[in-house]
Amino acid sequence: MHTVLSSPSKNVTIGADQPFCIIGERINPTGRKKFQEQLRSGDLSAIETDVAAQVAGGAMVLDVNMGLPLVDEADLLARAVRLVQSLTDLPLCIDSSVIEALTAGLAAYEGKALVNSVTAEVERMDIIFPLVKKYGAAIICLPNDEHEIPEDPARRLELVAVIVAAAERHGVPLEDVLIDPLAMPIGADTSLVVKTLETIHLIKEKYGLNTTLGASNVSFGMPDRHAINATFLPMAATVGLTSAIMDARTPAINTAIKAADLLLGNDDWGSNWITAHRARQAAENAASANA
Ligand code: THG
Repeated sequence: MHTVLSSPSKNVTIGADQPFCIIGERINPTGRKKFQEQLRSGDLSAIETDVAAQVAGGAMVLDVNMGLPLVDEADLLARAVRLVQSLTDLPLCIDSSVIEALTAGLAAYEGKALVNSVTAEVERMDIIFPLVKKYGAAIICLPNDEHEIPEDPARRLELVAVIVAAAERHGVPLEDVLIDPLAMPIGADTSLVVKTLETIHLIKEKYGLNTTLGASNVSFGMPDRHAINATFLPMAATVGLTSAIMDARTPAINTAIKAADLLLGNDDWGSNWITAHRARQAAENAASANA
């Protein structure tokens, strides 16, 4: 099962036999007061720094979320998509819960985007799947509906069945459907992350679909978040997670997932691992020569 995303000049393939796909989470105003104020006044310039830092960190896809109250999210998201595409050739993940904003983002995007996201509610899927089809995009689907965010992995899997049925009904190929098994903060309840891991395993066994999740959610509210994120991602990759919306700027987290690629057999001859090591060494040598 391969999900191929694209920009005008680049393809990125997500799959169980591929290096883990790092989707940079940073272009998102949630919890960033200054960025929120800038966006409200129409100033998108901070996005330039966010793109550069995530590209340098090794992001393979960039999530773009412009969700904040009291703005024209559709207009803002379309502008952000155009700006990010002028700065990088990485494919984008268009992140909104507002259907008009997803539509505007897709219309502005050049290439095959990843839509983020739709819930397992039939009424919403009946609007969003045709949109995904029209624009030839891929989509992240969440196994929760209007009634519940289920904790039980078996119940989440039942909602995955509802999603798969809707995708088939609308003629969206299953390789373009990613499931988000729902990642919850470990600080809220220490049994929740194990349930996410079980859900990933069940989805892989039953459907073989690609998966993604908001990895930083797991450490939300805890001290030493980077260490938790750097441990969680290899655990999730081991049970079958194929991508994550994650902090692409922190070397300890990226190194952990690259080591997982190597150890899980998704880095042939260890060439990615060795190339990254040599690049770091060269950067260190250049820095000390300039000191
Ligand atoms: N699933 C899917 N999409 C998602 C999520 C998910 N999109 C949004 C979110 N969850 C994933 N993105 C983020 C982005 C940032 C953070 C967490 C998840 C984060 N940010 C710091 C904070 O709030 O503490 C920013 C702080 C700062 O820089 O000031 O943790 O689950 N499909």
